[in-house]
Amino acid sequence: MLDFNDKYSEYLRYFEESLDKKLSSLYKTAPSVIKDAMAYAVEGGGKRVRPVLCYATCEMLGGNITDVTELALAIEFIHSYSLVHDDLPSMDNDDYRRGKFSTHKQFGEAIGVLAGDALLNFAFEILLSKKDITDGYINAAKIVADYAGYGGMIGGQVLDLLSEKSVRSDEKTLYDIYINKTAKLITAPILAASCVTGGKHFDALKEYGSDLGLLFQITDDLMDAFGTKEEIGKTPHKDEAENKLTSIKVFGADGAKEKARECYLNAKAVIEKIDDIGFLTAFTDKMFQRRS
Ligand code: GRG
Repeated sequence: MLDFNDKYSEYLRYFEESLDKKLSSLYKTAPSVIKDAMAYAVEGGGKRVRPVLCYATCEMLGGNITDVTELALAIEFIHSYSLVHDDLPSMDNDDYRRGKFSTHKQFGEAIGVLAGDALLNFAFEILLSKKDITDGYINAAKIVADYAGYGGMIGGQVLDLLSEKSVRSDEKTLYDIYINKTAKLITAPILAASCVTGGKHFDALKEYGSDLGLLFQITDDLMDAFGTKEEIGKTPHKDEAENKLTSIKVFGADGAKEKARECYLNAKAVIEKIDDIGFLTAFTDKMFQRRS
């Protein structure tokens, strides 16, 4: 297998090419401002973690990345819309994202709301644009809709908002928020790739996605608490300022690092049992190492 960084760059190149093609297919007649805001939100600065997980899982299971082009794009569009809406004044109220102004700050609040809506609609247009749709692909698309929706990411965001006004700061509430708000959209591309390659290792990959998603969110908490604006590309220390229920609040900084380690070890144990060709194991290592 190629070196991890080379392989990641190869996946990024493929993603950016398919993204450019999709963005250039936006209707010429649509208002420029909405197309500019959509492109601004989805282009540049993102790590593309979810598409990379989709491609890597697909290849690990014997598929070709072209089998999941639309799934990977749609998930990144959904992820981008969620960031645009999360940054709005009525939600997390952040002026910065990916090292630049957040979309509503750049284009105004109304266009920010509409750009998020348009990205979500476009995600499903992309999903439905695939030729030769199989039953496996339909199952994959259902998982994307479900995991991003009220029973997944949106539900988790609601729990997160409610937690700001609550005195509860228990592990179970935290887990419900993290699994739904973050881990489901990390798990969706992995399970989508399993579905299109015949449902291989579905249950094990679901477990892997949950652990990886929890690890991802806990390291994000640590970076918010200990990182700088330059390092994280957005305003740091907001969780504490807004009384967010985070892993640091529940377990303390050392406890959160310990939880990150537990999730990391669980994720690694699962992925090593599957016939991983090395990339996802290395990906899991990198995810763990990014904590401050
Ligand atoms: C508004 C419906 C709605 C949902 C919002 C995504 C989200 C739910 C909230 C954003 C805040 C947050 C802490 C989300 C957890 C997931 C997370 C760490 C997102 C950032 O994802 P990265 O690091 O971002 O993959 P890039 O910029 O690399 O794409």
